[in-house]
Parts: sequence; C-alpha cells; structure tokens
Amino acid sequence: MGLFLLDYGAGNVQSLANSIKKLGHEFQWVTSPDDFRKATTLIFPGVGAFQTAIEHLHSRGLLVPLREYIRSGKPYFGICIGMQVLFESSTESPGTKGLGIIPYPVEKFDSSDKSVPHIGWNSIQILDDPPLPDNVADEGSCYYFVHSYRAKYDPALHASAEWAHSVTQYGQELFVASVRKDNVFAVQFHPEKSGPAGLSLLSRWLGKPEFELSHNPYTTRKIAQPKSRHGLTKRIVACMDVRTNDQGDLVVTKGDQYDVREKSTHATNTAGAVRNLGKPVALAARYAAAGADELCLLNITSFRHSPLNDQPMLAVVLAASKEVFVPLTIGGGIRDTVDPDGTRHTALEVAGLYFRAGADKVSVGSEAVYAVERLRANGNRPDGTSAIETISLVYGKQAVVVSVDPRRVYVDPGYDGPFKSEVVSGSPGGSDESKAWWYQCTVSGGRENRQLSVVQLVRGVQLLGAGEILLNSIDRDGTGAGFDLDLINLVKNAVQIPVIASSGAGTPAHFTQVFCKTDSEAALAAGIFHRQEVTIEEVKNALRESDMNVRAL
Ligand code: 1PR
Repeated sequence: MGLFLLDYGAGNVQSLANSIKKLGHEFQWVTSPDDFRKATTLIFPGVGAFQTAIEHLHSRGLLVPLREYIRSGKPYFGICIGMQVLFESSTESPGTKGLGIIPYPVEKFDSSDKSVPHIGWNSIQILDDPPLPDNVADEGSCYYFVHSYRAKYDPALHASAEWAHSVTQYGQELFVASVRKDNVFAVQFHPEKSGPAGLSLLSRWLGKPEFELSHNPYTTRKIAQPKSRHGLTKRIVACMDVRTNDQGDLVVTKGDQYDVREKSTHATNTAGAVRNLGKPVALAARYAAAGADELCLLNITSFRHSPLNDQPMLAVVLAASKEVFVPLTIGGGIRDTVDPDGTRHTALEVAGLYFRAGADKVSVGSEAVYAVERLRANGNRPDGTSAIETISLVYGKQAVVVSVDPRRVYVDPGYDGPFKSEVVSGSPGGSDESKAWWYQCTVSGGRENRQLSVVQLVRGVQLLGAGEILLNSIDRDGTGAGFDLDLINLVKNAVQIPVIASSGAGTPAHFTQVFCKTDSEAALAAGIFHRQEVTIEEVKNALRESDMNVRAL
C-alpha cells in the first residue's frame, strides 16, 4: 500500500519509522502537498507542542491538504499530536486552530491532585460494545503516554461519545486514549514506545486491508466511569552513564559517588582505569527486553566535548532507537555549543539532533543550574532564552527532563545561614540521627558546587518549563544504601511535575520503600542492574507484592 508518514519537523518521528521498518513495512515521507494524493494510508506521529505542529504544517502548505486527505475517507492513523490536531483547538496555544474534525477542545490536565505532565505506562478501557473481535488496541496492555494536554472524556457531549474509542484514567480524570470513527484511528499514547504491546498494535493496524481501515463496523459504545484508583504504573528506569575509556572506546561506566575510576587492583592491574560495564547499545537492548519501562543514556563527559561533534554518542542513540521500543532519555551537553571551527549551535539545535536520532526526552544538567541562577538574578522572570524554555516551546515540556546532582551540606543544629528554611534533620533511630543538612546544587558532574539549593533549582526549572526531574544524589550514588527519601520528599513537595528518584538502589526492597514513603513517579538504578545483582523482574515482583501497579512485559 502507499503508506506515507507525515513528519511535521519537530518531535521524534525516528522511533516510529524504526518500528514500522522492524515490522517489515515500506513507507515514504510526506515531503509536499502532492504526496497526500499519492498516499493510500497515512500515519501522523509526533510528540511536541500543538502550536508548533500546526504552524509547521501551515508554513509548509500541508495543513489544508491534510484535512482534505482525512475528509477523503482514506485511512488515517494519528499518534499523540497526530491525534490532538484532529480537535478544534488546544488550551496549550489559545488562538491556534486545530483541524476541527472532532468538534471540541483539548485542554490541560487538572494538576490539583496529580503531577502534570502525565508520563508513563497506563492502561486503556475500550468502549466498543460489544467488543470487536479484532480490535487493534488491547485492553490488557499498558501503553506509554507523555503529555500535559488531553481530550476530556465526557459521554454527555455528543462528539466525545461518538469519537472516544478508549479511555484512560489519570488521577480521577478520564480522558480519551484513542478515537476511532470511519477512516480515522488516533491514539494519545505512543505505540512506537510501548514495547511489544505497541508493536503489536501497529502491526495489526498496518496488516488490515485499506477497506477495513476506512469502514469500521458499527458498534455502540459503553459509558466509562472512573475507578477507585488509576492504572498508571510505577516506572523502573535503567540508567547508563556513558563515556570514552582510556582506550577511546565508548563504554557504560558507573561511579561511586560520581567517581568512575577503579580503586583497587585486585587480580588485574586496573587501578585508575575508567570502570567498563559494557557497551551502551547492547545494554540498552538487554534492559528493554528485561522489562525496563524507560532508559536513560547520560553522556557524562559532555562538558569536555562539543556534542555536535560527539558522533559516537549520536551513533549510540541512532543504533539504540532501532533496537529499543521504550522511551529513551538522552542527557549530557544539552546547551549552546561552539564547534571547533567556531560554528555556534543553540541548545535547541543540539536537542533537535538527539530527537531526530531517536531520543524521546533530553535531560539538561549543568545548564539548568545556570539558567535558574539567571532567573533568580532577573527577579524570577523567565526571559525565554534558556535551553529549558527554547526546547520546551518547540518539543513540549514533557520532552525536557532536568537532571539534578545535589550533595548534602551538613550544618550545626543552630545553623542560621541562607538555606535555613530547607534544612533537613535526621530521623530518630536512623543513621543520620542528630545530623542536619541542606542540599546544594552542583554542575559538571558534581565537580563544582553552586550557591543554589535543590529546592531553588527545581522550583526554578519548573517555572522555566521543565517537564520532569531526574533526582540524583551524589551522597548515595553507587552506595547501594537505598534512595535518599528525605531528598525525594523535599523535591516532591516543591514541584508539581513528575520526579524520578535516583541513586543508591541496592535491593528490590529499596524500590518498594521509595514508592511507599515518597510520591515519586519513577525510580532509577544503574549499578545493581549493570552488575546483574538484581533484575528488573525482581524489582517489579517486589512492587507487585506490595500491591503497586507495574507493567508486565
Ligand atoms: O551537565 O547537562 O552536561 O549533564 C551531565 C549529566 O551527566 C548529568 O545528568 C549528570 O548527572 C551526569 N553525570 C556527570 N558526571 C557523572 C558521574 O557519575 N561522574 N553521572 C554523572 C550521574 C548518576 C546517575 C546514576 C544514579 C544511579 N550519574 O546517573 O545512574 O546515581 O546510580 P546507582 O543506582 O548505581 O546508585 P550536563
């Protein structure tokens, strides 16, 4: 069939292209309005901002032909932004009109009872009644969502009842997870990032004859009601710190409190060498196959290189995105850079390169600290120039993670310094009993301390438009002593965006503990997975035993 993919110029479409190739289908990219006439089947994927998507389509003369294509009755499959553009408008960008095929607006999630964006693996409830025997989506599976805006499910509203094919619950809100009517099928989640369940959905849709894709058998739809608890699962993230070793090979390494060099010689003479725990792409594929809900690749020596010349890391992302169909966050060096020949690149260009290579989110580290320092010097008024602001404007805030590297600063009980309101005291009976401390931000992988607290940082980056916090702890990194629960609670109480707890995991029980004692949405580990001391399945089994939602493979 004449399958075309529409790339509106922002957002990661590479993953979808890779998954379609993996499923053995050929496709062409839409490059001109004329391609809509040639297309017999069209997929419009995309993560990003509503306004950017509409403006790109408009400026390339694709908006009207896209509407005509959909109205012509030929099969259309929209993903995320490809679903949202079908609606009349989005409160993400008041004044920007959508295609208006579904006559009601997309609006922001209510953040009063939950973190926004909605990020992670959630279940769907299919509304076809009676169920179709060969529905492309699968009610027993979890799919990966990443969005701040959603079409509310409101069965009293005719258009909602008519279009909503499945719903998902986040907090107490039910929203439209997929729409299906005549030739249109569109999903709010990302099948290309939803592991085997997502590939199966794509495969089933692509495997249907065009006639069937254009003419859905009539079904009535049941009315969904919110349940007592939503289906969003706790995410388990595997993190790979990547750098070149002394032989010039790109390896996954792992520090103890950020020191990645071997200490003891033991049998081999390796003292001082960069710890080598494997090859990045091979490890990424292994973790995805083992059930990791998300992968994180951090280029930990980026501050010494220009990322645009850092071809090995880009090559890693390109190769990993061909093998891995779960979300991929790339960090290290996301900032304005200058090539050795003097060519300047903005952080937005750097991020764009990684998104096009296959990253779903970028993680900003040192640059986020500098941006918040500037923000505070400017009376907490964002000026639109920081990496966080420019990237989130184009790709959406859900694509911007801020990686935080805090370190404890112990103080006397009577401490009266500038961070006194953020001082944490050790709990009675704990190893830190009788101690008090605050958390200081660092840059360049912990090498330099800044006069900024972790609370000031996370509040600042939320204001600038970050979508998620990756919360490391230099004190706990590589220790296996468990997550720093005081730090995680401090940060969770300071922001409304999701938080990934990181550093210190040593046992499956540490994951249960972090989800029982804090509201973090995800937990990340590195060392225990690299050294194969604990498997991802063991972690998930421990969470299941504590009655927590986790994604099955
Ligand atoms: O400043 O934007 O270029 O980003 C640099 C990135 O590299 C930051 O995300 C920073 O956290 C990371 N980084 C820099 N140096 C190191 C290092 O280890 N020497 N790694 C480093 C940070 C911490 C976590 C680790 C968890 C879990 N690594 O990534 O995976 O602590 O470890 P564990 O489970 O073994 O305890 P920029």
